[in-house]
Amino acid sequence: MTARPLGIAVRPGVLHVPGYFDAGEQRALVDELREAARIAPFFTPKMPRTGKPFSVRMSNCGSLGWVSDVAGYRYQPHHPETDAPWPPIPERVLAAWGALSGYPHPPEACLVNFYAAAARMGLHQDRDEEAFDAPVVSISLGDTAVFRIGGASRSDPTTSFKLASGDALVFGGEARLAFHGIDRIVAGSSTLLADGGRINLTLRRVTPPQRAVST
Ligand code: MD6
Ligand code: FE
Repeated sequence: MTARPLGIAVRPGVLHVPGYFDAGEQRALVDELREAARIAPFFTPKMPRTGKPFSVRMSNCGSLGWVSDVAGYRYQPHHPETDAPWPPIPERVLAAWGALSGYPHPPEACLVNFYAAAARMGLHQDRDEEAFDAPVVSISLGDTAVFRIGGASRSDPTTSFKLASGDALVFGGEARLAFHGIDRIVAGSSTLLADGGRINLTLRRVTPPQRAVST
């Protein structure tokens, strides 16, 4: 096993690990995600209440997937359009969670976001989970993104930094409820995805472990 760099502590609770996945691992992961997307096609989420479409397209892997439509944000075990269960989280993604999260239980949800060149994501908190003691681990693939992060209040000052293909970001502790978003994608900055764009995976523990359903 290769030694992994510890990464950059952007602020307490936020660790940026540039190049967590090397080029070969990134290509293998893209192939795995392409397979997953055959089972769970990308869909266009809508804003609660207004129904305004997101610019990002989404899918999920894992026992629970994050969805958004006029009824609200939620986690559910099936795809909103096909009703099929989500495909499993790829092994190398589970391994990244094991290596980076410091959390003794596996993630339940792996949200897969696809950004075309003009897509972005407004400032938000990840707060639809019941397990805030677990961090969120994110993995970026393809074009570089400008990631913006602030504090626990929307009006707190923000800073931005770039997330490149293969980078991991661990977001927990006192930063778990920090506002964050994607300002823009740097189109053409990576050749990983044949047609360009960016994929971001966010891994989350949704339910407290003691309440997890046993099989
Ligand atoms: C993105 N990421 O990188 C969006 N959330 O496309 C997120 O919203 C995010 O990267 C929580 C923790 C890490 C993240
Ligand atoms: Fe988020």
